[in-house]
Amino acid sequence: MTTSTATALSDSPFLRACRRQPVPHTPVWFMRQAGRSLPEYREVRASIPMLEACRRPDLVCEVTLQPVRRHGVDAAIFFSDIMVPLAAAGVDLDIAPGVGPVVARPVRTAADIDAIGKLDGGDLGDIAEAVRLLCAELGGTPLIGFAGAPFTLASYLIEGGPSRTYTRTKALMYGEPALWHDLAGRLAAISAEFLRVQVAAGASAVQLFDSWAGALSEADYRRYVLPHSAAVLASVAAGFPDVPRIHFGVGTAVLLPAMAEAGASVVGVDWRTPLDVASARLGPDVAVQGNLDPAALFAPWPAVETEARRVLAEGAATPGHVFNLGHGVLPETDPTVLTRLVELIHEASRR
Ligand code: 1CP
Repeated sequence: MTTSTATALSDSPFLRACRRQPVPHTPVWFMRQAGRSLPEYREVRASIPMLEACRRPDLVCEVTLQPVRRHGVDAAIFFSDIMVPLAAAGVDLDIAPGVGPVVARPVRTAADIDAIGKLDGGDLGDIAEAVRLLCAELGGTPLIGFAGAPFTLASYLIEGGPSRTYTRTKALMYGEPALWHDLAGRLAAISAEFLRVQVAAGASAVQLFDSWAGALSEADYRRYVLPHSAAVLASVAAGFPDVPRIHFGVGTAVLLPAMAEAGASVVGVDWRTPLDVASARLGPDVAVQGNLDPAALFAPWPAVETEARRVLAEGAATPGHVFNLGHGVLPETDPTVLTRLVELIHEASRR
């Protein structure tokens, strides 16, 4: 990387906001900005299964860049999936169209847990290659690397796929805590390695997705989950102290302080909690990311604008704000609305 690229990156509005420094405008990116809302994505992916697509550096690079070119967002998110490192560690799984992750043999016993392999960087050469290609193309635009947090990963492994109630996951957690901690510890090591590979290859920030942690009470989160997510974030902090760590989940209003305590520099907030309220709970040392309701993008533009301006105003009352949706872009979203939203956020927040 040239010195001027390194300076441009370090001075980018996204990284400055993560560090709670003054910004020329509020940075914006969208969770799931690469994906089915874009016709150019559907074209590239047409006949290639998701997990295979994630292992092809040229394709990962193209799909990651598509929303950056189209929308002018302030950061790219690496195109991959939270299940990719588990597949690389030998778990037999698929990502089924319209469903999500499907695990061939759900993990429920000590023997199932023992069968989960270790991940070493050597299994992820194509991931590192894709990150290096991307960073060269992105120049001064930061790339966000990511991984799934142990609870969310465990939920897919134990349930065998998406769930609404997490009954088997909680049954293992409450009923066999030693097994639970063994599994969560292994998943933490796998996610830490996935993040290490992405950052070592050039990613400027990381996001730990604990999308489904909101299913837990605060006490259970602290007891069964926080130590393992903290281990993932601590391993990034130890290896790469200057790389911001974003920690995100849905329905986490009561968990926000605990998610910060896990070692986050930025906490992602869904649309249910106003950002100023979230920030008051998180304190002055944490930036926030969010939190326009992804469903609001289906309303007529004046309503989208009103909601976006409200989020900006609430974000302005925090130590640092990265504009995002409260969860991922829904596949049916009109991409022209996303582009218009980026323009609005940049203009309305210009200082
Ligand atoms: O064939 C396809 O196009 C499949 C759809 C798809 C895509 C585009 C899946 C299946 N994953 C992805 C990419 C993906 N997954 C990204 C890409 C980068 C971007 O944001 O632009 C990211 C960050 C993820 C991470 C991910 N996968 C999460 C955490 C984020 C979140 O939305 O909460 C989760 C929970 C998954 C599991 C998953 N993978 C795919 C689906 C449909 C799901 C969710 C299933 C469920 O509801 O449980």
